[in-house]
Amino acid sequence: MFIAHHHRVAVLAGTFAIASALSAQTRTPPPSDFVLIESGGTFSTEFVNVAAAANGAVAFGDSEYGTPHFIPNINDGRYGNSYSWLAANVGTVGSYEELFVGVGVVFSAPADITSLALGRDNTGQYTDRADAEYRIQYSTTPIAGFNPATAVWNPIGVIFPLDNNPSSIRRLYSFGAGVISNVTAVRILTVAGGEHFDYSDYNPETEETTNYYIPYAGQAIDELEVYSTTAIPEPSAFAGLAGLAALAMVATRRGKR
Ligand SMILES: [Ca+2]
Repeated sequence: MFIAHHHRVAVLAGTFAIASALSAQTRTPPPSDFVLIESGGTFSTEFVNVAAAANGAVAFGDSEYGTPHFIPNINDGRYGNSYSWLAANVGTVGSYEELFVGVGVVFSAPADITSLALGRDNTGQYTDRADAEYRIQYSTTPIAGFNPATAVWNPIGVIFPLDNNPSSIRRLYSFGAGVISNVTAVRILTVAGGEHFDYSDYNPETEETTNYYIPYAGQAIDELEVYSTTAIPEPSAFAGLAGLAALAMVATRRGKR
């Protein structure tokens, strides 16, 4: 959902110029922690998506915009704005770091993971709320009693959708580090948004301000996918298993005669 903030419109042009300057000066440049392997596309039919609710993963988060953009939308198996998570608008905050909020999933069992996918709206309808970075982290803290706030988090890398991608559809990335083993959870730290901008000393002549502010709305993710090294059995394998089961039943019946 795009939220208009009419009182901001007049300063937007200057704001974006400053944001670019701040990006260059104070924000970490896009690293090569990830390798983009697919744009668009859909759920893998090759490897198990351990982030899927359908596979027992449980979503968590510390920020939620509200209807219909609830936290469990992050892994509900559906793309699109109506099935997306949105970070809440958090009100006045003091610094860029304080803007970061988390959303993620705890797996049903530890997994060796090789890639992940995320996007703002894989249907292509919405492209807003996708211009900040997404800091991707993993945990190997045990699943039993898992608490996102106290779990140990390790960085995988940072994704800058605006800088690296021309649109905000799904992107599938492999990890530069290869397989990450025994992972119990993955989370994304990204920015919340709202009325936290401070233009009180903005100088349109110099396009400078001494107050650090970020012109972002709360970021959106329509689906987080995390792929493990476990292959999904092919249909032919299912058919084979079903066939074996049928034979076994026949054999059992014959044995009973
Ligand atoms: Ca979803």
